[in-house]
Formats: sequence, C-alpha cells, structure tokens
Amino acid sequence: MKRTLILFQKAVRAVGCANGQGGKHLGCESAVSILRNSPHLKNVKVPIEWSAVVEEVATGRQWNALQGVTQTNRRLARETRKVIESGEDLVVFGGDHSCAIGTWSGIAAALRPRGELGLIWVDAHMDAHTPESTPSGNIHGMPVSHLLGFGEKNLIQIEDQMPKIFPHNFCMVGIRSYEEGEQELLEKLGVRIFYMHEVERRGITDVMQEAVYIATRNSCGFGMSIDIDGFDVSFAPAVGTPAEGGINAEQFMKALLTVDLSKLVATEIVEFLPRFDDQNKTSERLVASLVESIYATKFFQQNSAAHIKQQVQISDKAAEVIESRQKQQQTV
Ligand SMILES: [Mn+2]
Repeated sequence: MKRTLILFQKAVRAVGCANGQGGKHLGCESAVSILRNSPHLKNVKVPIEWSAVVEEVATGRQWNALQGVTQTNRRLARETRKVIESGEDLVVFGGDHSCAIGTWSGIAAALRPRGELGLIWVDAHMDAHTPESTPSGNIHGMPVSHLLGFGEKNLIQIEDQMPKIFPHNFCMVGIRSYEEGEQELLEKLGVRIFYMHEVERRGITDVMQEAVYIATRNSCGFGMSIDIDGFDVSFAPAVGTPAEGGINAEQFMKALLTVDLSKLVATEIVEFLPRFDDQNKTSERLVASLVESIYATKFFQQNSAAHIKQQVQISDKAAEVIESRQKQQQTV
C-alpha cells in the first residue's frame, strides 16, 4: 500500500529590530522594513518566518540614546529568548549594532540552564568601548563590552545578572579599525581577535574553522553576530562606518560549507543602512545570501532532506522509518 507523507519543512524564525539611534548615521532603523519586503530575501531557498519586529524607543542621540537603547534591547531580549526556548533557529535583523546587547542577552538567558553561549563577532570594528573609553558616544560601538559585563549597569543586566558572554567562548573576525581603549579591554580579557591581516594571511576558511572551535568547545551552542561592514565594501556598500579592506563575502560563504554549524543557535545581521545601497541592491542581496548560505548549510548538515518540503508517495514501511526518525529528532 502507498500513502502520502509530508516531510517536515524546517523554517528559520526571523526577529527584526528597527533601531538606529545608536549608530553614527541614522538610517539602520529602516533596514527591517526593507528586508521584510525584499524580493531577494523572499526568494531564498530556506523558508523564513517572521515572528516579531521590535520598534525602537528613541530618546536622543549618542549618550542621550541610552534610555531608549536600554528599553529597545529589553524588548528584543524577550523576543530572542522566546524563540530559543522554543528550540527554533533564529535570525535577527538589525538595526545598528547596539541591538546585539538585546539579541544575545535573551539568547544567553534561554541557554543558561544548559550551559554557556559561544559567539563569533564578524566586524571591521571591535565595538568594545565602555562609556568611559568611547570617543564618539555612539552605543553601536559598545555592545561587546556590555555583553562581556563591562559598562552601563542597566545594559549589562538584561534578562539576568550574569555576563552574557565569557571571553573564552568569544572571538572576533575581520577587525581592522579600532581605538586603544577597547583593544586594551579585549586583550586584558584574553579575547581571541582574528585581525584582518591574519584573515588575509591564512584565508577565511582556516580562520572560521578556528573561530567555530573557540565558540563551541565550552559552550552548549553558539551564535554569529555579523556586521556587514566586516566585508569588503564592494560586497556591502550600504554601511555607515566603512573601513578599507575586509572579508571577501563569497569566500566567507564558501568557508561556512567547511565548518560544523550543528551547534549554531542564532545569527544576527546588522548595520545595513538601506539609503547607502547601490542601484543593484548589492547589500540587500548580501543579507539574503548570508541567510541562505548559513541555513542551507546548517540544515543540510543536520539532515539532508529535512529542509525540503515534499509530498511523497512511499510505501508504509518507508513512511514508518521516516516518521520514527522525525520523532527521534524532535526528542533530541
Ligand atoms: Mn559592529
């Protein structure tokens, strides 16, 4: 006898954060609405289901943004925590990079009963200033220090009192523009920094393999926070703080094919500033390609069939085997 079975289609849950007050230029707050309507993002091979968009609370610029950034990040943390607690894959679309405080605070809290969170920070900048060391006062230059537990009290205690990231689970890739104060903090903490010159010398594949090792060896899951200014500006022209040189985005996506993404719990993509994009929408396309390559790779590694929706006519015996395998996966 033959019967029809619908194979499980795995989707990535998307959360948006429409924030921009923490950036050097305003404009990142419009990235989420552009991405939600983006034909490029709609056409990616991996299904994306939007679950929430957090609107920004704006209280001013530079340090006056603090109160609003705190409230926005509290809201965002609640959303990311929910998705991770439900066991789903999560992609967060920013916003300026200050949203990382909320994204990873929520995720760290969700994982806390199981273990520590690992994090790979892809960026041109260190984003590790404290309120004392910052020359600009822009909070998008401070998420790393706050996630590590240094800085403004209200920003380091979102969801729980613990540091969100421990230095031994954290590394940075693509760094080439930074100030002394933030470098000092990271070096004092022993954070592994893959500066751009090391990426150039070793190749991004080699570097990402070591980065995933660092982010997974002591953690129960890891994330990637991707500031698109980490890439060469030819792949991502729509950024507010471009830096010369940078990671080749195509090579980065190829490198992902060679790393184990089975412990990846979330990806965050930030600092897309739509009004600086070119006519060809190069940056918007990059965001879509990143999501597709990361999750197509992850789902393929987990189960080569699970991410493809298929209605198949198969024998009872084959249906039994597949159903029992799906059940096993659900109980893991
Ligand atoms: Mn950044």
